[in-house]
Amino acid sequence: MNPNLISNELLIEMYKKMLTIRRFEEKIAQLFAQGLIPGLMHLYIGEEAVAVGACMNLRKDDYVTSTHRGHGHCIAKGGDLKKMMAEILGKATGYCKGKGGSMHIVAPEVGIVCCTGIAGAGIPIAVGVGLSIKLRNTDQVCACFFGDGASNTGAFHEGINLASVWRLPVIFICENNYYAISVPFVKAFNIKDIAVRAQGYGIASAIVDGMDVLAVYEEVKKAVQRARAGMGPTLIECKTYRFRGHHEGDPKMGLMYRSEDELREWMKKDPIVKLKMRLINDGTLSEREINEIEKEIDAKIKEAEEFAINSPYPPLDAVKEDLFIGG
Ligand SMILES: Cc1ncc(C[n+]2csc(CCOP(=O)(O)OP(=O)(O)O)c2C)c(N)n1
Ligand SMILES: [Mg+2]
Repeated sequence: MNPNLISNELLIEMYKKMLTIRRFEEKIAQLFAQGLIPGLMHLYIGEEAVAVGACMNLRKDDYVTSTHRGHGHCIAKGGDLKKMMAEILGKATGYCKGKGGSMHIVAPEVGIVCCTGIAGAGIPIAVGVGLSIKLRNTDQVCACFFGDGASNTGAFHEGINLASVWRLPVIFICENNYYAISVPFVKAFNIKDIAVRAQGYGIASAIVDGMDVLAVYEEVKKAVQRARAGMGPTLIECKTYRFRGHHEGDPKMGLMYRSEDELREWMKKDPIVKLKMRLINDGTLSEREINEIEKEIDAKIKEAEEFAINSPYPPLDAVKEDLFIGG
């Protein structure tokens, strides 16, 4: 990769997006601890470079399918912080009128087709989106995010096979954070890299440092170009790590099943700190400008928090609305 090909504007945009995800989720963690959020809460802290590096290659009319750990993907794709925060708090002003919550945010206006609590379920949905793009004959693409655990479901294998056979414009982005809940990678896989599975389905693949936003950006860029040119899907494995527990109720942030040393080593690779140091060291941003960006982001998060807290819960009758009833 030639770093000179990436403009300073793009680097700053990446930094802002990653920091927005981080600060948004730090706020969510606080609100969850205060008992203001119903349901479970899976945070993306540590993995921001994957969502941002990937989505910076997407247009507004491209699509994303996401997971139970989806806030980062939604923000990176341009989701509205207020509507996201309201949805997470179960409020009527949220993306799904407060009925979906953290794991089920949908934002069609920016191409977020689904988040889902069912591991691997976004994969066949992305294949359906890819087929729709092909039938409509547009040059859109779909980025499909999923975890290492999800890559051991049948949906992964069936989905990738069909996407390959039909040469669909889907970029399969595996966020290998080395754990599926408390199960470590080595106990669930007899291979070193998930990306090798692409060969079994005849598609292109890449392995990338998921803690490096530029590396993710460059690799996804190539896959997006191939997909737009009708050359079919790619499987990109991003090696990453979550800094918090599987969910916010995970005792000791996952230290019951992973070591403090391991966590500390990965935290040294914090993608946001890494990019910030680069921006300062190469003179792109001064410390003062960095502080201003932080303040700007904090103000947006505060605005979203106030909007969500001051919004009403949906009325009881709303439970009967927006349902698909099979006949
Ligand atoms: C089909 C299915 N099986 C099991 C679960 C329970 N479950 C929730 S999250 C999860 C682990 C997912 O791991 P991974 O795909 O690596 O994503 P990560 O949480 O690490 O981001 C499991 C097994 C589920 N939600 N759906
Ligand atoms: Mg995982």
